[in-house]
Amino acid sequence: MNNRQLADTFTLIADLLEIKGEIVYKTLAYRKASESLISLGRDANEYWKEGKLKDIPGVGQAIASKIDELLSTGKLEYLEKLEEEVPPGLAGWIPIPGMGPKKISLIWKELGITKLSDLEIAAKEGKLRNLPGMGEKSEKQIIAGIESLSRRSGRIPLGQAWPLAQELIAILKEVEGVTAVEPAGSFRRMRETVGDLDILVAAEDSAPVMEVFTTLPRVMRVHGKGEIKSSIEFSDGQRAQIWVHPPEKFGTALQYATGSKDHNVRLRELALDQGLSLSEHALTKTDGSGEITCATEGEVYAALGLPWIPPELREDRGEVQAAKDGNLPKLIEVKDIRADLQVHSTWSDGKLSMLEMAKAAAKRGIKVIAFTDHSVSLGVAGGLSMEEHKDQQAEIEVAQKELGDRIRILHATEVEIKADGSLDYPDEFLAGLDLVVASLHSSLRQPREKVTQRLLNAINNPHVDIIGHPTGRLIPEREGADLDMEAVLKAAAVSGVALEINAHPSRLDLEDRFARRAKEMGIPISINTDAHSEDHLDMLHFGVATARRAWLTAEDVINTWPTKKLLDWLKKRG
Ligand code: DGT
Ligand code: CA
Ligand code: ZN
Repeated sequence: MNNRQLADTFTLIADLLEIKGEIVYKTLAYRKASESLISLGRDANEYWKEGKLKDIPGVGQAIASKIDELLSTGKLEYLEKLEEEVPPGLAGWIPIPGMGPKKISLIWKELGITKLSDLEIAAKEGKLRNLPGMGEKSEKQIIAGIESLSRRSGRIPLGQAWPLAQELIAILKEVEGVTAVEPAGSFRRMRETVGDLDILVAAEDSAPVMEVFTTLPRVMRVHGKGEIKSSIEFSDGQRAQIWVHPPEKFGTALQYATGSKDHNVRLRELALDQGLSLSEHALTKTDGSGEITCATEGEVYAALGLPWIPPELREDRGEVQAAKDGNLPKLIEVKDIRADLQVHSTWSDGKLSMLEMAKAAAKRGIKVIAFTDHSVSLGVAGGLSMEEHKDQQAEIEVAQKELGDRIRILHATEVEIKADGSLDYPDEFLAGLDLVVASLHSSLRQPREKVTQRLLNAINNPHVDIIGHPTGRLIPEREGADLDMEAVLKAAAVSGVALEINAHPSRLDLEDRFARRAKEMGIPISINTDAHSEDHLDMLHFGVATARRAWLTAEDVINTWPTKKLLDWLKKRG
């Protein structure tokens, strides 16, 4: 058993105890041990062999003896007994929005429901509403929760696939005989979620690569092990597959494995028109006169008379035709971004002071930074009163003096769009700030008309410059507000407000399809990190990738504009 499996076991125990009705206090030790095991830099098996399990933070005598039992027998009597008392499947309901151990316990004890399918039926038949503390609203929430759970099952958020990909690529690069390793599939196209992670390896002999890949430490299952392709599943459910091809055929192989499937179909049609059959191995002349092998992807596209098409565009959304016509957009790149217009500091819920954050951003080449600390009604995030803004302004002046012309600091706010559609500060106050981001954080589940109207109010307020993370979604756990996006885009096109692509991988909001539509309607886009700590500043590339998937150029994004142009734009908006 590895650290992750041990951690999962303790989380399961804590969940089952809570469902059983134990007080939360009694489960804390298990949760602590679980968290500690996940963040542990060393294999728990090593501590065990040294007889030093209690050196692991959060592990006392009781947990240590359970780890010992698990590692020596692979089983735990305590858990087996618990599972006889509480159906273990119930713990699987906890990720459903609106469900918690208390509700689960109630449904199980009062109605005897233990299967997810029965829960869904009971909710649809209105059998839950009479339970204490529940009503029609909770039934609806549970139905929606079950649906979103099954929809997202199996797909990993891009931000989670990212570190795994880096780790696998680094390992595969070290295998003898490997000359190149590149990510492929939906990951390379930077989709917001990834089904399985595809990786392309160039090597003459695939056997050593397959051996390393299928015996990686956290592999739980090997779904296939072949000469060209192998696929595995890790203990946390993430799946990955590799394809190994000789270096001289790497180009066609990478092109094939990158997809999308529909893009490849389109490309194969084009190839056939030119008397060529395109496969992962080569371009074969259909008249039998030989084949063209390609070591690089550029050669594949060139052989078809096309410029290389960036992976983010390969979704069969008109990119092959645009390439043929010489109309591919010159996509925005990370290095084009010179302003970060949504950043938080210790004035609200950020981890660093404004000076520290500005320095960190400047180090990354950012020339303009806007501090958009939360507004007063977002109490949980330490929202600022108007009075406190005066002190913040004074601190900005001091920081600006120290930083000189390395970076320009803007005094801004992320103002709350309240449940009634009004903004959290009066207009006269907003008018005095350098920049205003307006966002929805609460009451996201309001009916479509109401929540859309709230956003329209903000869009139509002349002091608002940017709408932050427009739908408020969180990947994978929370659906965005049920917005009438067409109405939102139309209003934004009229008011001239910018819509944000929030770069945090759990947001990526606006999503690519709406950002592309926004561009077509002439709406300016703003890509911001929404950083609350220094490492968040390094997530900018996720936002840029989303913009690239939306066909955006640097010009479409206000964060690329020269400082004067940006400041003039802000001034003109009032
Ligand atoms: P995913 O994993 O669901 O996020 O999506 P992809 O795009 O990574 O798709 P996946 O993993 O099923 O397949 C990897 C690549 O294989 C895909 O991007 C394109 C390529 N491919 C080319 N032709 C075909 C085909 O006819 N069927 C399938 N399944 N894949 C194909
Ligand atoms: Ca894939
Ligand atoms: Zn926000």
